[in-house]
Amino acid sequence: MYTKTLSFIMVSLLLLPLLIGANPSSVDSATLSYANFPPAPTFPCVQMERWADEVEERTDGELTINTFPGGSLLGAKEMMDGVIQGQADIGCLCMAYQPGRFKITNALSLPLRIPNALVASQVLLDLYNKYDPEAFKKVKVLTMFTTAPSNIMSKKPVRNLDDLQGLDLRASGGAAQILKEWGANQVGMPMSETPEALQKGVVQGLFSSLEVMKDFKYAEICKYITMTKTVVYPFSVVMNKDSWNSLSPDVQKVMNELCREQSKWTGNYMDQHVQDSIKWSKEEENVEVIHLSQKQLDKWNHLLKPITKKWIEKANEQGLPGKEIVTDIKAMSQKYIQDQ
Ligand code: DTR
Repeated sequence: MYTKTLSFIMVSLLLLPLLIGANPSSVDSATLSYANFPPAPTFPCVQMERWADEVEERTDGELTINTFPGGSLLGAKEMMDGVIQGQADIGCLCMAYQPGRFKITNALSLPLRIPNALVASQVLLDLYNKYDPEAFKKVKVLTMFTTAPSNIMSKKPVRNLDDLQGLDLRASGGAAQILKEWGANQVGMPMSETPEALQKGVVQGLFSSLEVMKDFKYAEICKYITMTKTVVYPFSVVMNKDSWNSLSPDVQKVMNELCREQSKWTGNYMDQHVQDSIKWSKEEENVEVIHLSQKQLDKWNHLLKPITKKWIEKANEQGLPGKEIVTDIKAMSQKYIQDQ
């Protein structure tokens, strides 16, 4: 009896590491995986590396963060579920790619004329904190941030609404509706699939924040930028709940403290990098930047008014306080604009 029990214990002890290794949601307390969908030089990955460095430094090497850019661990649309299931401990996702899933936080991508990523990122975090959306209940939110406002990048010049009619432009999420209102032909796909679509001529341009002109080298193909300064795109960084619970309180504290700091850091980085990208595109790739007259801009913006109205109606139908969310975003933006 005694020998049987002893050998059972010994075999169990021998198998234990294997069993732990086979469980995808178990965490080696010293190492966390962080998945991201676009290529390494792009802003979601730049902020990921910065966060990883800060965490490693502030935890005195207690933790190592293994980063996986370029969809090598999880792709754009599988990020949230992949993290919930423990395929990665941490994942960075563009919420606009799943408009129905992240209803409240995606209100940030309504055409509300938020001027830059620094303001929008802070508003996004405040909105998340205030409404505590159901969509994030299965994960720990580590931070949130947004892109800078979107503009048109195209192979042919877009100087007025006529030039836009029927033009195949890539955009995703809420931006799709915007392009439709302007008369363009919106083609939906995540940013990571866009370089090929541009190369192959599936699309004639795209609608996004302008840092991509440099980071994805779109300036080599898109020789025109039309400044519309429209919507921002909200992102979040989420962590598997079991992985989060396995961290020591000290490590959790470090990550909690980084939440807003990282959001502001990324907003700032984004805003500055857009300026670098415009400069580089003009100087190195001879890109023309087209500024619409105020009269034209008013006309373009006027066409977008029904989008917010419809969003509020739909949110109300789903039992969400649509009007209050939009009013909050506007008030929060004003507060951060004044702080700047
Ligand atoms: N504007 C969104 C999100 C986005 C902007 N820059 C990047 C870089 C890499 C990935 C996503 C994004 C979009 O058009 O997809």
